[in-house]
Amino acid sequence: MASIAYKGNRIDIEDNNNLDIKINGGSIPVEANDDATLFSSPLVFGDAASPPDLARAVIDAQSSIDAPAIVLRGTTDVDIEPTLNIRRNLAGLLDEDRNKFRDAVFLLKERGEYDKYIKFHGFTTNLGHSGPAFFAWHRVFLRNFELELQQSDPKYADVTLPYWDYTSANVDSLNNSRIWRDDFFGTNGVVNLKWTGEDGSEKKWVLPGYKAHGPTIIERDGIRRNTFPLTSRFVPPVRFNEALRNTDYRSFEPVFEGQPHGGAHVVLGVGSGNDQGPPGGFATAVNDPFFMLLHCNVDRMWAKWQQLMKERWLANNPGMEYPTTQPAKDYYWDKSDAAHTAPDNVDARRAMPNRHNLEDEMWPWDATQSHSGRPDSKLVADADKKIYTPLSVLDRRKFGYDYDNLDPAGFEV
Ligand SMILES: [Cu+2]
Repeated sequence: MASIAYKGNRIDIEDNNNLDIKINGGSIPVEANDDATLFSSPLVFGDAASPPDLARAVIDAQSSIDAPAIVLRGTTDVDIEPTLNIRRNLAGLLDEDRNKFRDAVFLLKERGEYDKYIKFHGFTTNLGHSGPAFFAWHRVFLRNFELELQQSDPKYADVTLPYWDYTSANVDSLNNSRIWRDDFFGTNGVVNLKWTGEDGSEKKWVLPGYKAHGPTIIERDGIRRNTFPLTSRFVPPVRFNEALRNTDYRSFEPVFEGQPHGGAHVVLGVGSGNDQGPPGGFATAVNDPFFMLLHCNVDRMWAKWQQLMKERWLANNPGMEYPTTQPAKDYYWDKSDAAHTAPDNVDARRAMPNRHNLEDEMWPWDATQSHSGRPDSKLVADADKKIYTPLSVLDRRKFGYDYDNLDPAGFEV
């Protein structure tokens, strides 16, 4: 039994003697250290640019050389507390983990629970978009979903949300997509997902009909994606680099929400025009389970930006300890800090502070539940009765999870 861990851009393989890995006929150089065999960068394998891709490539290679079972367990360059849920790259998941996530999603869909996420995103519009709380709102949304997956059945208790790094093509050595697959959530175009339900009968994926905030959505079968190529990246890495380079949340947030986030939605297709059209986009976007995977990566990039801000602060304040209050100061709508408070009416984005301030209770988790045209939060968000502000979720680890890796493919700042 061997185990593989990826760490930054290297892979540790433990308990594996006489390792002989060949890729495309050539052996991979293997360096041994005290207690592990270690691959280090640059080990380039096809388009495998990110560490999980690399780990997956090694597993692919292993499986072709009569190797012992390999268990991929990611680690990160920061200490991981055992109680944290660790989110991993979809493209690097073992089949059993990917299938487990898929089956948990199908179970929530079959029970009707998935549809409330479609609806409460459909009522949210500018209470969770086009403003500073964009990241925090989706962070709570995803964590609610993740916890509900875990609670749906004891066998799913360790399921975590995978992230989809859409700056990578995510293909294997034979140029097959690792993510657009018939045994996961389908490929492109119109996708009709079917599975065997708890009662043994065949179930199918249906978009529920409902009155959203604005449009009326008509019930229909399946998921409607664009006919994008299955083996290309959705967004070039430079888009992430451009966004992450901003040292001010006032710049980072709108740049990221616009291009590296919105661009991926547009290529995917659901909720971006070919499916009910804007603002119907909000109302149908979550019908595609890839919404969750796309946004998991968006959440990861917010975490990456926060980490970069910490590194920048430490570089500017040599010898000093990073203040715990700094992440809140970096959130630009902090009313208590004049330097970080944008004047109202500077432009349309800035004149929309409702539910976006650092300590505002975000809808639909807020106590007041009074927002014109939207249902009371209880109607759409009964997964979690807690109240959340952007401040309360700035630290993902205090919110119970972390990522195996924060770097997007091809990342450089
Ligand atoms: Cu959204």
